[in-house]
Amino acid sequence: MVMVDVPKSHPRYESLMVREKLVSGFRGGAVACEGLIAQGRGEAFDYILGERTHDAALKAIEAAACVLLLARKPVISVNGNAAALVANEIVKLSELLSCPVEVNLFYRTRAREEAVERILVDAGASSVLGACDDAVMRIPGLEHERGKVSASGIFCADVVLVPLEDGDRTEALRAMGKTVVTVDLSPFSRSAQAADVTIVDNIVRCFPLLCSEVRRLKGFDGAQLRRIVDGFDNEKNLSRMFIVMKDRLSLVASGGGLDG
Ligand code: PTJ
Repeated sequence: MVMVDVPKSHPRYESLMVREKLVSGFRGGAVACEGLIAQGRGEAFDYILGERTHDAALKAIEAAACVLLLARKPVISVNGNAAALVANEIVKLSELLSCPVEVNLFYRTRAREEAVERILVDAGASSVLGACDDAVMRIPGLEHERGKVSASGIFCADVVLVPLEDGDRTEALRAMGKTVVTVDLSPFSRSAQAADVTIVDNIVRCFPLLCSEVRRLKGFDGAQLRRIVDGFDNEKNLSRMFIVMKDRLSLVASGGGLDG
């Protein structure tokens, strides 16, 4: 539910609508208070990117789609922000991959588990892992509630898609031998640096693209998918994103305008 009436003519209409989705998710109990702060950090990086999906992000989206299609047991991890912003696309992606979605919260409370689960069910998810006493296993080395995972989900997954993730958990999942795909507007973040495939893009732009890419690559055989994955270098791709940011800042600093 949109809480304020923002005129469509407003130059920042799209961005303000994204904020409204988060605020509404916060009021409904799914988004953590800290999730609003996280969005602000993401927006700052998105400004530098010119609020568009760059070629390096498209490369990462292609690699992510291949990794997910090659997986034996992929799982989509869902936190409050992801549920509030892209629930429909999460459910679509889980259908395309025939894989589970799992509620996995940094600031885990029973009420938030239920609120995130409700959003996913309302978006059409047939089953949702990780909520209401389902998260009985633990990620080794992670203390407190954020280490809890489902026995039939993240715990036994080989590939985990964890958008807007915290660095500690990304590293802990990798230490368990899992392949981690993340979405993060900040290439500086520890999760961006620690993941196997990092998509530096806004989750609201990249999830529809990821769904399309999975649909496109579904017809490829394993060897073709593997070749694409082998040709992808996450470290180099992150460097490309830093260069995009540097070039954008240089252009603006030299008076080249904000639209370049
Ligand atoms: O719902 P919970 O309890 O699991 O909590 C979720 C948050 C996001 C609050 C929690 O995981 C957290 O504190 O994350 P961080 O450490 O603030 O990291 C979030 C990262 O996501 C930051 O690097 C942001 O730049 C990035 N980010 C924020 N909004 C977006 C984003 N990346 C892509 N798209 C966004 N819309």
